[in-house]
Amino acid sequence: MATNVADILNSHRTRRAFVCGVLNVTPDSFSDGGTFLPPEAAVRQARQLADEGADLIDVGAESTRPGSDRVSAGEQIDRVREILPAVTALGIPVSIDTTLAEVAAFALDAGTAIINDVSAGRDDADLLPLAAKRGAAVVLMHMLGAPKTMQADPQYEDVVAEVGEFLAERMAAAEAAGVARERVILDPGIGFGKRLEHNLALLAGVEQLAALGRPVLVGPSRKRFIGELTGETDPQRRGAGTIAACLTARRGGATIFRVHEVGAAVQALRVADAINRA
Ligand code: HH2
Repeated sequence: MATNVADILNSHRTRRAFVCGVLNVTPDSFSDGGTFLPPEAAVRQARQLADEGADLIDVGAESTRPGSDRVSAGEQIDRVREILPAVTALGIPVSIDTTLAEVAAFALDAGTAIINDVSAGRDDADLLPLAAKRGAAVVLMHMLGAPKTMQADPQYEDVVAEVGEFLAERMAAAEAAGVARERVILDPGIGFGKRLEHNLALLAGVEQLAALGRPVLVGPSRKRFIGELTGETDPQRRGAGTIAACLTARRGGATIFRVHEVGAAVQALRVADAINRA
Protein backbone atom coordinates (compact mmCIF):
# COMPACT_ATOMS: atom_id res chain seq x y z
CA MET A 1 0.00 0.00 0.00
CA ALA A 2 1.60 3.28 -1.09
CA THR A 3 1.93 5.76 1.72
CA ASN A 4 1.07 9.40 1.66
CA VAL A 5 1.58 12.00 4.35
CA ALA A 6 -2.15 12.18 5.12
CA ASP A 7 -2.12 8.46 6.00
CA ILE A 8 0.75 9.04 8.43
CA LEU A 9 -0.98 12.06 9.99
CA ASN A 10 -4.14 10.02 10.44
CA SER A 11 -2.40 6.98 11.91
CA HIS A 12 -3.52 7.65 15.49
CA ARG A 13 -7.06 6.99 14.22
CA THR A 14 -6.40 4.10 11.81
CA ARG A 15 -3.67 2.65 14.06
CA ARG A 16 -1.79 1.57 10.95
CA ALA A 17 2.00 1.26 11.57
CA PHE A 18 4.50 3.23 9.47
CA VAL A 19 8.20 2.52 9.25
CA CYS A 20 10.50 5.52 8.81
CA GLY A 21 13.95 4.66 7.45
CA VAL A 22 16.89 6.73 8.71
CA LEU A 23 19.27 8.24 6.16
CA ASN A 24 22.15 10.03 7.88
CA VAL A 25 24.14 12.14 5.45
CA THR A 26 26.76 12.91 8.08
CA PRO A 27 30.37 12.08 8.88
CA ASP A 28 29.67 11.46 12.57
CA SER A 29 26.30 9.82 13.31
CA PHE A 30 26.60 7.40 16.21
CA SER A 31 25.85 4.20 14.33
CA ASP A 32 26.57 4.87 10.65
CA GLY A 33 28.57 8.11 10.52
CA GLY A 34 30.37 8.60 7.21
CA THR A 35 28.82 5.59 5.47
CA PHE A 36 26.22 7.59 3.56
CA LEU A 37 28.01 10.90 3.22
CA PRO A 38 29.02 10.27 -0.43
CA PRO A 39 25.92 11.14 -2.50
CA GLU A 40 25.96 7.85 -4.48
CA ALA A 41 26.02 5.86 -1.24
CA ALA A 42 23.18 7.95 0.22
CA VAL A 43 20.95 7.50 -2.82
CA ARG A 44 21.73 3.75 -2.91
CA GLN A 45 20.76 3.50 0.76
CA ALA A 46 17.53 5.46 0.19
CA ARG A 47 16.58 2.99 -2.57
CA GLN A 48 17.43 0.11 -0.26
CA LEU A 49 15.22 1.56 2.52
CA ALA A 50 12.37 1.96 0.01
CA ASP A 51 12.85 -1.59 -1.33
CA GLU A 52 12.72 -2.94 2.22
CA GLY A 53 9.31 -1.32 2.68
CA ALA A 54 9.96 2.08 4.26
CA ASP A 55 6.82 4.24 4.37
CA LEU A 56 8.90 7.36 4.94
CA ILE A 57 12.58 8.32 4.72
CA ASP A 58 14.08 10.74 7.26
CA VAL A 59 17.09 12.56 5.83
CA GLY A 60 19.44 14.18 8.34
CA ALA A 61 22.62 16.17 7.77
CA GLU A 62 23.46 16.91 11.40
CA SER A 63 24.20 14.30 14.04
CA THR A 64 22.38 14.96 17.31
CA ARG A 65 24.12 12.18 19.24
CA PRO A 66 25.15 13.06 22.80
CA GLY A 67 28.15 15.42 22.71
CA SER A 68 27.74 16.35 19.04
CA ASP A 69 28.69 19.77 17.68
CA ARG A 70 26.33 21.93 15.67
CA VAL A 71 26.42 21.95 11.88
CA SER A 72 25.66 25.24 10.08
CA ALA A 73 22.66 25.58 7.79
CA GLY A 74 24.97 26.02 4.79
CA GLU A 75 26.84 22.81 5.58
CA GLN A 76 23.62 20.85 6.10
CA ILE A 77 22.28 22.11 2.77
CA ASP A 78 25.54 21.19 1.02
CA ARG A 79 25.25 17.65 2.37
CA VAL A 80 21.68 17.11 1.10
CA ARG A 81 21.68 19.23 -2.07
CA GLU A 82 22.61 16.48 -4.48
CA ILE A 83 20.63 13.65 -2.94
CA LEU A 84 17.24 15.16 -2.04
CA PRO A 85 15.86 15.20 -5.61
CA ALA A 86 16.71 11.49 -5.99
CA VAL A 87 15.27 10.58 -2.58
CA THR A 88 12.02 12.50 -3.07
CA ALA A 89 11.68 10.90 -6.53
CA LEU A 90 11.34 7.46 -4.91
CA GLY A 91 7.63 8.14 -4.44
CA ILE A 92 7.40 7.85 -0.66
CA PRO A 93 7.20 10.77 1.74
CA VAL A 94 10.49 12.28 2.90
CA SER A 95 11.20 14.19 6.09
CA ILE A 96 14.14 16.47 6.83
CA ASP A 97 15.76 16.06 10.23
CA THR A 98 16.79 19.61 11.07
CA THR A 99 16.14 22.32 13.62
CA LEU A 100 16.98 25.15 11.21
CA ALA A 101 14.37 26.91 9.07
CA GLU A 102 16.84 27.61 6.27
CA VAL A 103 17.60 23.90 5.86
CA ALA A 104 13.92 22.99 6.15
CA ALA A 105 13.00 25.56 3.48
CA PHE A 106 15.61 24.11 1.11
CA ALA A 107 14.30 20.59 1.73
CA LEU A 108 10.66 21.61 1.26
CA ASP A 109 11.63 23.19 -2.09
CA ALA A 110 13.23 19.85 -3.02
CA GLY A 111 10.02 17.95 -2.30
CA THR A 112 10.12 16.89 1.33
CA ALA A 113 6.79 17.09 3.12
CA ILE A 114 7.66 16.72 6.79
CA ILE A 115 10.03 18.67 9.04
CA ASN A 116 11.48 16.50 11.82
CA ASP A 117 12.60 19.04 14.43
CA VAL A 118 14.29 17.49 17.47
CA SER A 119 14.08 20.89 19.18
CA ALA A 120 10.29 21.09 18.66
CA GLY A 121 10.56 24.62 17.29
CA ARG A 122 12.74 25.99 20.10
CA ASP A 123 16.03 26.20 18.24
CA ASP A 124 14.99 28.48 15.40
CA ALA A 125 12.02 30.85 15.83
CA ASP A 126 11.46 30.82 12.06
CA LEU A 127 10.88 27.08 11.79
CA LEU A 128 7.26 26.75 12.94
CA PRO A 129 6.10 29.82 10.96
CA LEU A 130 7.81 28.28 7.90
CA ALA A 131 5.99 25.00 8.44
CA ALA A 132 2.73 26.93 8.77
CA LYS A 133 3.31 28.93 5.59
CA ARG A 134 4.27 25.89 3.56
CA GLY A 135 1.65 23.52 4.98
CA ALA A 136 4.37 21.09 6.06
CA ALA A 137 3.82 18.41 8.68
CA VAL A 138 6.08 18.68 11.73
CA VAL A 139 7.53 16.15 14.16
CA LEU A 140 7.81 17.78 17.59
CA MET A 141 10.29 15.89 19.75
CA HIS A 142 11.09 16.16 23.44
CA MET A 143 14.70 16.85 24.40
CA LEU A 144 16.02 17.94 27.79
CA GLY A 145 18.81 20.46 27.16
CA ALA A 146 20.85 20.31 23.95
CA PRO A 147 22.78 17.42 22.35
CA LYS A 148 26.15 18.76 23.54
CA THR A 149 25.24 18.37 27.22
CA MET A 150 21.89 16.55 27.41
CA GLN A 151 23.26 13.33 28.91
CA ALA A 152 25.21 15.13 31.68
CA ASP A 153 22.65 14.59 34.46
CA PRO A 154 19.06 14.38 33.25
CA GLN A 155 16.50 14.55 36.09
CA TYR A 156 12.74 14.09 36.09
CA GLU A 157 10.17 13.54 38.82
CA ASP A 158 7.71 11.81 36.48
CA VAL A 159 9.28 11.54 33.07
CA VAL A 160 6.15 10.46 31.17
CA ALA A 161 4.01 13.24 32.64
CA GLU A 162 6.73 15.85 32.08
CA VAL A 163 7.35 14.81 28.48
CA GLY A 164 3.58 14.82 27.89
CA GLU A 165 3.30 18.36 29.29
CA PHE A 166 6.21 19.51 27.15
CA LEU A 167 4.71 18.03 23.98
CA ALA A 168 1.31 19.60 24.74
CA GLU A 169 3.02 22.97 25.25
CA ARG A 170 5.00 22.67 22.00
CA MET A 171 1.88 21.63 20.12
CA ALA A 172 0.21 24.80 21.41
CA ALA A 173 3.26 26.81 20.30
CA ALA A 174 3.03 25.23 16.84
CA GLU A 175 -0.66 26.08 16.64
CA ALA A 176 0.06 29.65 17.75
CA ALA A 177 2.55 29.87 14.86
CA GLY A 178 -0.17 28.70 12.47
CA VAL A 179 0.62 24.98 12.20
CA ALA A 180 -2.64 23.06 12.24
CA ARG A 181 -2.81 20.48 15.01
CA GLU A 182 -3.70 17.94 12.28
CA ARG A 183 -0.19 18.34 10.86
CA VAL A 184 1.68 17.51 14.07
CA ILE A 185 3.42 14.25 15.05
CA LEU A 186 4.71 13.80 18.62
CA ASP A 187 7.90 12.06 19.74
CA PRO A 188 9.16 11.40 23.30
CA GLY A 189 12.78 11.70 22.10
CA ILE A 190 14.30 8.42 23.20
CA GLY A 191 17.90 9.05 24.30
CA PHE A 192 17.65 12.85 24.26
CA GLY A 193 18.45 13.90 27.82
CA LYS A 194 17.30 10.60 29.32
CA ARG A 195 18.81 7.91 31.47
CA LEU A 196 18.01 4.24 30.98
CA GLU A 197 15.04 4.31 33.37
CA HIS A 198 13.62 7.38 31.61
CA ASN A 199 13.81 5.70 28.19
CA LEU A 200 12.13 2.58 29.53
CA ALA A 201 9.36 4.55 31.24
CA LEU A 202 8.67 6.48 28.05
CA LEU A 203 8.56 3.38 25.84
CA ALA A 204 6.24 1.75 28.37
CA GLY A 205 4.16 4.91 28.73
CA VAL A 206 3.40 5.69 25.09
CA GLU A 207 -0.31 5.35 25.79
CA GLN A 208 -0.19 8.49 27.93
CA LEU A 209 1.45 10.43 25.08
CA ALA A 210 -0.92 9.01 22.46
CA ALA A 211 -3.75 10.41 24.63
CA LEU A 212 -2.67 13.87 23.41
CA GLY A 213 -4.54 12.95 20.24
CA ARG A 214 -1.74 12.95 17.68
CA PRO A 215 0.36 10.16 16.10
CA VAL A 216 3.34 9.13 18.21
CA LEU A 217 6.72 8.46 16.58
CA VAL A 218 9.42 6.58 18.47
CA GLY A 219 13.11 6.43 17.58
CA PRO A 220 14.80 3.79 19.75
CA SER A 221 16.95 2.48 16.90
CA ARG A 222 20.39 1.21 18.00
CA LYS A 223 20.46 3.65 20.91
CA ARG A 224 22.61 3.49 24.00
CA PHE A 225 19.87 2.23 26.33
CA ILE A 226 19.86 -1.04 24.34
CA GLY A 227 23.59 -1.35 24.96
CA GLU A 228 23.08 -0.59 28.65
CA LEU A 229 20.51 -3.38 28.93
CA THR A 230 22.40 -5.96 26.87
CA GLY A 231 26.08 -5.10 27.05
CA GLU A 232 26.17 -4.78 23.24
CA THR A 233 28.70 -2.05 22.54
CA ASP A 234 28.40 -2.06 18.74
CA PRO A 235 25.33 0.03 17.77
CA GLN A 236 25.03 -1.89 14.48
CA ARG A 237 24.40 -5.08 16.46
CA ARG A 238 21.46 -3.64 18.43
CA GLY A 239 18.86 -4.62 15.82
CA ALA A 240 16.98 -7.14 17.96
CA GLY A 241 16.79 -4.73 20.89
CA THR A 242 15.49 -2.06 18.52
CA ILE A 243 12.69 -4.36 17.36
CA ALA A 244 11.72 -5.20 20.94
CA ALA A 245 11.48 -1.50 21.77
CA CYS A 246 9.36 -0.79 18.68
CA LEU A 247 6.94 -3.63 19.39
CA THR A 248 6.49 -2.57 23.01
CA ALA A 249 5.80 1.02 21.97
CA ARG A 250 3.40 -0.29 19.35
CA ARG A 251 1.28 -1.89 22.07
CA GLY A 252 0.97 1.52 23.71
CA GLY A 253 -0.24 3.08 20.47
CA ALA A 254 2.90 4.38 18.71
CA THR A 255 2.32 4.30 14.95
CA ILE A 256 5.58 5.61 13.43
CA PHE A 257 8.90 3.83 13.97
CA ARG A 258 12.16 5.57 13.04
CA VAL A 259 14.70 2.81 12.38
CA HIS A 260 17.96 2.14 10.57
CA GLU A 261 17.01 -1.45 9.61
CA VAL A 262 13.72 -1.13 7.80
CA GLY A 263 13.20 -4.69 6.56
CA ALA A 264 13.38 -6.18 10.05
CA ALA A 265 11.00 -3.59 11.48
CA VAL A 266 8.47 -4.05 8.67
CA GLN A 267 8.49 -7.81 9.21
CA ALA A 268 8.27 -7.60 13.01
CA LEU A 269 5.41 -5.09 12.97
CA ARG A 270 3.47 -7.09 10.40
CA VAL A 271 3.67 -10.25 12.50
CA ALA A 272 2.96 -8.50 15.82
CA ASP A 273 -0.02 -6.63 14.34
CA ALA A 274 -1.46 -9.84 12.87
CA ILE A 275 -1.17 -11.58 16.23
CA ASN A 276 -2.72 -8.65 18.07
CA ARG A 277 -5.66 -8.66 15.64
CA ALA A 278 -6.24 -12.42 15.91
N1 HH2 B 1 16.93 10.25 16.94
C1 HH2 B 1 18.03 10.65 16.27
C2 HH2 B 1 17.95 11.65 15.31
N2 HH2 B 1 16.77 12.20 14.99
N3 HH2 B 1 14.44 12.37 15.31
C3 HH2 B 1 13.33 11.99 15.95
N4 HH2 B 1 12.15 12.55 15.63
N5 HH2 B 1 13.37 11.04 16.93
C4 HH2 B 1 14.51 10.42 17.30
O1 HH2 B 1 14.48 9.57 18.23
C5 HH2 B 1 15.72 10.80 16.63
C6 HH2 B 1 15.64 11.81 15.62
C7 HH2 B 1 19.35 10.03 16.59
O2 HH2 B 1 19.59 8.91 15.79
P1 HH2 B 1 20.51 8.93 14.47
O3 HH2 B 1 19.92 9.85 13.45
O4 HH2 B 1 20.71 7.55 13.99
O5 HH2 B 1 21.90 9.44 14.99
P2 HH2 B 1 22.67 10.81 14.84
O6 HH2 B 1 21.87 11.86 15.54
O7 HH2 B 1 24.01 10.55 15.49
O8 HH2 B 1 22.78 11.13 13.37
